[in-house]
Amino acid sequence: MKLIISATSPYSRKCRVMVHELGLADRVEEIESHPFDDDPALLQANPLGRVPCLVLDDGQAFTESALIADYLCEQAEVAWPRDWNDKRLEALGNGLLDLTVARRVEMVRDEGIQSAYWIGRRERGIMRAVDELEAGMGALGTVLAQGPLTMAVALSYMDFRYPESQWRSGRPRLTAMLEAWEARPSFANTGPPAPG
Ligand SMILES: N[C@@H](CCC(=O)N[C@@H](CS)C(=O)NCC(=O)O)C(=O)O
Repeated sequence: MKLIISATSPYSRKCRVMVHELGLADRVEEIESHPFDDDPALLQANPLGRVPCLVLDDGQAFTESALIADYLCEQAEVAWPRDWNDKRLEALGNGLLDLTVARRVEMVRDEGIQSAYWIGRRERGIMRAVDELEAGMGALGTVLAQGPLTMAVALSYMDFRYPESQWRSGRPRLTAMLEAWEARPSFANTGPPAPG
């Protein structure tokens, strides 16, 4: 299988971490492709022009990190716990990622066309989401599940693209969960390069 990724993409990072944690590294070749370069190989695999994209050996391609994550779990010999609470946390974590990416997109627009309304709306959503995750995540038996990983990837992406958010303040459970992931080589070795 081939996993088309970009180094700064948090959605790609989730899949990359799973490949390693699920013992699939010898079956999955990582291919780097910056989505904004319109690389023909990426566009052929994914008409949406987005990463990540998992291309199976028969040429069938899966887009969407959550779908790829489910597929990787099915391929693995070790089982990660999966229940509705994990799916709920994964969906909230994905939403947090979407809002943080959308904020970033607005922030890098030229000053004249930046919208304070959209930046503010994204930031309020981000803060409501981290509050809900802190309150609703409960005591995690393990971080090795799709919900906690998605949350960790989103929080780490906030450190990268929204460091002024101070999301750790008053949120000890989320802080500890991210620290637990940061201590794992799969996560530590897939972080984004220095902010640019
Ligand atoms: N919902 C998608 C989001 C993927 C996504 O937005 N990837 C970004 C990189 S972080 C991308 O490829 N953007 C290029 C574009 O939107 O044209 C997923 O979970 O895989």
